Amino acid sequence: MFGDKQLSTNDLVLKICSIGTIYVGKTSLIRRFADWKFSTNYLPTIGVDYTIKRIVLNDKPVKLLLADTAGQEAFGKVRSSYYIGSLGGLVVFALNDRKSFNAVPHWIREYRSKVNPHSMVVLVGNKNDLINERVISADEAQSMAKKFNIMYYETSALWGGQEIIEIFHTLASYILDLIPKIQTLQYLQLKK
Ligand SMILES: Nc1nc2c(ncn2[C@@H]2O[C@H](COP(=O)(O)OP(=O)(O)OP(=O)(O)O)[C@@H](O)[C@H]2O)c(=O)[nH]1
Ligand SMILES: [Mg+2]
Repeated sequence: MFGDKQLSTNDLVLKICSIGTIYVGKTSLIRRFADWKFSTNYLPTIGVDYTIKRIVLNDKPVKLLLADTAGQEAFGKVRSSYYIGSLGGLVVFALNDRKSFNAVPHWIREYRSKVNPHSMVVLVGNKNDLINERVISADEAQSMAKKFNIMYYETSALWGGQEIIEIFHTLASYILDLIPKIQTLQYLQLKK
């Protein structure tokens, strides 16, 4: 049960995680996507927050279970357990925070160590509205994404924008295609 929104057993639920250092805007991106709202107040995520968002993909209604994890180190030990069962993750850093960018490899590895090897990760450079504070160039971020063979997006949870919708829809479409492949693989392994 998630607030007033309940899951019925036959709903197709795709789990997507937001991951990254504190204060980069993980919660803000999810709030922007799910409710099209933004707040300047900082309320650190405690452990994990779950949001259900219904979308339509290829004329099919699906539910996204958005697991918004806490960047605070205090949650380091439990955080990995929130990744389990997800097949997509957005690793977020802030374009005005070099430490958060330097930590990207750590977050990608931590996530990948806990999920299905076919899970999709995308890299997101958030806060691109803070033009004068920016310390990470698009080129630098693109090279990081290339190193991990993942897609790179720039966003502003403050401004909103099509990219935010695109990120979640891209992850969801990928997961939707992946599920039958994983099921086939599991079936073949069982038959061996
Ligand atoms: N200017 C600007 N501020 C942003 C943006 N995204 C988030 N913020 C602000 O940055 C602060 C942190 O945002 P959160 O979304 O709470 O960050 P978080 O990554 O979820 O942080 P933790 O839950 O502690 O891991 C808040 O004050 C937000 O209003 C953005 O795109 N632009
Ligand atoms: Mg948060």
